[in-house]
Amino acid sequence: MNKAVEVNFDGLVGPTHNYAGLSYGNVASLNNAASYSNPKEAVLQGLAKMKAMHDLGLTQGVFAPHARPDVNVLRRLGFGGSDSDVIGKAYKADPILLRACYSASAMWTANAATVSPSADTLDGKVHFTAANLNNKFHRSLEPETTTRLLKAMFNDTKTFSHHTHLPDQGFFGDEGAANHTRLTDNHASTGLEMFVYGASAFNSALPKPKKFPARQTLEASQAICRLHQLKPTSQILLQQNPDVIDQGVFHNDVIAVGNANVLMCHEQAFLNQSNALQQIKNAYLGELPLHIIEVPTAKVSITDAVTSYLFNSQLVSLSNGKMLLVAPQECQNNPAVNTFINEMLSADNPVNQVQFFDLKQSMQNGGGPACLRLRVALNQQELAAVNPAVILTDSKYQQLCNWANEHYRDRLSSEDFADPNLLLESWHALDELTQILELGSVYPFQLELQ
Ligand code: SUG
Repeated sequence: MNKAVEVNFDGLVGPTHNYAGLSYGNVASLNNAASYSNPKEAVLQGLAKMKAMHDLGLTQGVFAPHARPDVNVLRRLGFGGSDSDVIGKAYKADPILLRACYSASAMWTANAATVSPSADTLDGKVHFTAANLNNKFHRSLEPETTTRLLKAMFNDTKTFSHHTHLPDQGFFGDEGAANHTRLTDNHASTGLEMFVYGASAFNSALPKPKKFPARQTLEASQAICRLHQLKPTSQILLQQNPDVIDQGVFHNDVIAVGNANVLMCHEQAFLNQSNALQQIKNAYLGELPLHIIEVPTAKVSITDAVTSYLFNSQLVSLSNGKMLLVAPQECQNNPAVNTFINEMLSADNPVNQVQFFDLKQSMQNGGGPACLRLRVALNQQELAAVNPAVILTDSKYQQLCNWANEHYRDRLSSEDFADPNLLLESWHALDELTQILELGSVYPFQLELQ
């Protein structure tokens, strides 16, 4: 069999990382709205996680940030003049709007796209659809650049198929791989792609959350299955429990994580959970036993799940056959969650190691280890067709740390967004990055201030 690996493409945190309280329904984003941010620390924390995965022998990819501020959208919203004028006027008129246009939210690449590996698709290609992220204004600015970046990374049209993001409308709300998990004995085999939606746009008989938005619709997930030409046996669509969306579980990857033949989920993750888990067991295509680790509320409450981000850990298969939980430090600091992790590691299932990471800068905006990465399972020929400059090596890691140390600020607070130098610094940094990652012209900016 053609060997395949899962490559995690982690979002490199952009130079304008900040806390603007933009994501209603995301508890951390709302709670940290008034804090100042440290973009340099944020990018280095992300790079440390990437380096640790590389050191474990995994193939690790790097996903570039987006150019911010999005001056084009500010112009479209009526702010004119030079780039500097646009920023000055937007800052005066609507500082939160300006902050939204400065958001570095593209760092959470689990939301960048949905990816279907070739083993699951009828045409044998790897399919990508950038998420439209239309539920939040600041995130709706992402799909076009995401698509350009994906094409620059996966640029062989015989191997990779790229689709336009779904219509920019709530009916087709799509948040990408944050609501998508693939279960399989090994990455080369045909897998079961699990799509978890928050609500249906058209079928009012299905329940909906009452307080916070359901960002992913059934109709969006169905469209992705069609676009990706998924084998009928490779798809299962399940509804997330709307009650937990109302408690801050704004994506399925805040309450469930899957890898290979393991699904770890909270007992309140899905609507009609016992039925949902039975459907998954029936549909599983592998020959190995499927391990469903269902975490009871009595051990980990929904509040603990949301504050510790236990389920936003990554589960990764190591070459020695072991499975590692890549967890945020907040899990170690939460006694109930830490106790549960220790129990899980000694129980009869493939997960037998844990490594904790300090990702506080991202966590304070509701982004844990799994939010920061887009998984792409690739066989050897497909891996050889990936732009090699986006794969982490020891020297690329060093180069990226030097680049970040040179260009990033270590403090951004609300008044800094009025400073047009922040725009210039960020765009210069990204211009240099396009050379480090050999991306070509993926950004829509012109470097001179007009
Ligand atoms: O979309 N936070 C992101 C966090 C995304 C987490 N991703 C996954 N669960 N896969 C969001 O809510 C906050 C930005 C701010 O408030 O400044 C933000 O966009």
